[in-house]
Amino acid sequence: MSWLDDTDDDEPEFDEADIRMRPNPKANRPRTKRRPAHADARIARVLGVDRGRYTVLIDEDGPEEHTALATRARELRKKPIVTGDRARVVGDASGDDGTLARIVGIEDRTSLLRRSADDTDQVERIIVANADQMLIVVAAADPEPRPRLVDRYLIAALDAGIRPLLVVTKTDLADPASFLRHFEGVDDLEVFTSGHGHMPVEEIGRHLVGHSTVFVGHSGVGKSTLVNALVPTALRATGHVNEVTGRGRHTSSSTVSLRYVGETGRGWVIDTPGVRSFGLGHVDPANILRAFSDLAEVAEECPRGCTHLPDAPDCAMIEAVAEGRLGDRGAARLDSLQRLLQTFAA
Ligand SMILES: Nc1nc2c(ncn2[C@@H]2O[C@H](COP(=O)(O)OP(=O)(O)OP(=O)(O)O)[C@@H](O)[C@H]2O)c(=O)[nH]1
Ligand SMILES: [Mg+2]
Ligand SMILES: [Zn+2]
Repeated sequence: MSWLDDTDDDEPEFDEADIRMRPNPKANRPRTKRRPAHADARIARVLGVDRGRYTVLIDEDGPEEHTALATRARELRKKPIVTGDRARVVGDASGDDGTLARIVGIEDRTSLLRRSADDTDQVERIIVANADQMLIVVAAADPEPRPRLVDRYLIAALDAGIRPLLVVTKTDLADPASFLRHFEGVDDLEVFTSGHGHMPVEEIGRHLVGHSTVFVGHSGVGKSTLVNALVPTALRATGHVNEVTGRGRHTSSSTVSLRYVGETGRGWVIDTPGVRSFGLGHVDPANILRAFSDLAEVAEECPRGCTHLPDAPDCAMIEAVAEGRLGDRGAARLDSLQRLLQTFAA
């Protein structure tokens, strides 16, 4: 299936042997002695993850703010640690060459954005923790915009308690008007358009201040292009991170947090690798309708327990579409919704 092609930065299986071979004396310390509460732990923001190594921001907003590289403590076992997590860190967090701090715990998360391999798969991949906004990036052309992928992102965002925003890029290549009509009735969805020569840097920037915003979308839609326009130091910052990990400068091969600095304040931008599909196996089906707020109001008139599927008797949405009460796009919107509901009804 297509999801296999994703360039995810899923956590690699952590290899304990890998640690023991490193010339790090701390790694060989008997673990039982390190089990206690770690009263000396500091809280650090996880900026990125690469092959079992975490880049963390120590003393965020403090006088000694700096990045350090960390590994995970064995006692965490397979507990996922992702970009955006607030990690409890012990050991050498100086960030000096060759040092490796240790993550011994994760603070409670305010949100968790997940996707599954496909809709029936309960195995989930965690994309980012603690984001409160999702900027869904879709290109007007090259690649062709896919309304159904956007629907899926909307559902995932609403399910995770994350506020969705939408930007259509490459408007220099095609007119996004007909694509955007799909989302006209969606409540409170802030929509931006962007193209070569007219990137809405200030407009989007205003929405980033005070928030942690994850940029999602199909590969090649221009997520990193936007990130670089919004965060001029993005390349430098990733350059630094990758210097340590010895990887090339590909912001898009893994999920990375970058600080947005605007005139009115700061925020966090999380650039993610493109995906081809976005499974919703973990989502509460009740949250699907919420992504279709244009239809949800009509659904209130549906009989109790209405499935809203094509064979549902007296479905108010089906009737409204038949009577043309939901506008030109009504039928297409209902079709999108029914496809999603069908996936879950299966
Ligand atoms: N014509 C046009 N090209 C654009 C625009 N925005 C981005 N591009 C081009 O689209 C290509 C892909 O952009 P990226 O920013 O790498 O896309 P991405 O979403 O980060 O892709 P992944 O990292 O693979 O997920 C690049 O060649 C960009 O120059 C735009 O507004 N107009
Ligand atoms: Mg990218
Ligand atoms: Zn119904």
